[in-house]
Amino acid sequence: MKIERITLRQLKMPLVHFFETSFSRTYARDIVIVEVQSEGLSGWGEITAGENPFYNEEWTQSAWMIARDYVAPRLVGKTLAAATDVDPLTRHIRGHNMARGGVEAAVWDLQARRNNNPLWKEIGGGAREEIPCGVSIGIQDTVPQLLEKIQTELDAGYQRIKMKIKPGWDVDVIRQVRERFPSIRLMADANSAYTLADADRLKALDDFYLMMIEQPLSHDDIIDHAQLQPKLDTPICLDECIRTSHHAEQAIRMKAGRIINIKLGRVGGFSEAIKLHDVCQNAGIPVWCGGMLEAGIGRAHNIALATLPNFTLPGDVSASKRYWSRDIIVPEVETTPNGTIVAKREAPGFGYDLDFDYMNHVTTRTETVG
Ligand code: OSB
Ligand code: MG
Repeated sequence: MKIERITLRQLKMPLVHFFETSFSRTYARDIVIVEVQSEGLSGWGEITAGENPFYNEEWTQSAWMIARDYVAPRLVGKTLAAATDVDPLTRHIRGHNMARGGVEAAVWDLQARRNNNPLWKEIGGGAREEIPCGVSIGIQDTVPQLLEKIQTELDAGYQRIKMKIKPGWDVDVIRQVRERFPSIRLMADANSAYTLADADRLKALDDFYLMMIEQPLSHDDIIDHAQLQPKLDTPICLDECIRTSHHAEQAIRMKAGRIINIKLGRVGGFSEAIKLHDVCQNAGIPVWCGGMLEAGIGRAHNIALATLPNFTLPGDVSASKRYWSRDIIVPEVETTPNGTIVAKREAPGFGYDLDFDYMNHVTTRTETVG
């Protein structure tokens, strides 16, 4: 595959409802889309960095600069034997996995199209026809609002509810959720809002038999999580701190958690995500596919990823309409009444058409390398 040109587009897309985590509240996304062109075909990727460097060190502007000035120049003009070449060609760029991963995913999509394969087949997925879906529900202004949102998602069929927590929106809120919904599959995501000094508070969550608590401690910590896990009955799920498959090996060795959330961008693309999946599978650690409020391209890539065999738990990949009044793909991502997304689309690449009219309408800038 000769990489002739890489085009970045920045989109401004308002969310249908604000999304609040322990680190910030988002009303609109600034998303970078990557188009990689080769011999008359285009592959598409989405960079999953947020609007601010609060989830990890990346944000829209840094991702744009890294993709334009470091990732694209290392690929444009080269003839790649396979999409697996992208990771070694860009790995010496330290950090910035989301910027690297968005471009890498576009090359996988391109390769799938060249081979006339759906993306899930190209990456070795296809273990399931439908992926099990949960939802991630942000911090709300009031508890009744949260309860109402949970009810709406349960009515839509979603298989598990994840609620965001932070100090002051945790034990008392979860207690009220459990009183109203005693038997749902429930979990909490702290996005690094606690320290080991909060171990008693986190221990109090054991009363609510959560499926797991996600990344309670620092975004870059494994060691403290290993100290916390034996104190809790609730399994810890690691998110932010697992940026490579090697981190997963270390975390598993230290028993820092019992579950891992895999995000394509956070780990730098499909090659590393697949390695991470395999490390977890061999160690008996279940994984699920996380989300970063993706538009349609990133959402479709997540669906393909979640067809790998060890994605056995419901993930955070959900219907387009939960976030967007209109998505950039056609058809939108939809869920079945059983809370699944039908994954095995046969169309080459990520399996959906692009809505170019809408994408152009929300594009705020473009730049081409090559
Ligand atoms: O930690 O999983 C997270 C969104 C933005 C940043 C971090 C996270 C999230 C989510 C949203 O939980 C998941 C989704 O895309 O639905
Ligand atoms: Mg998380």
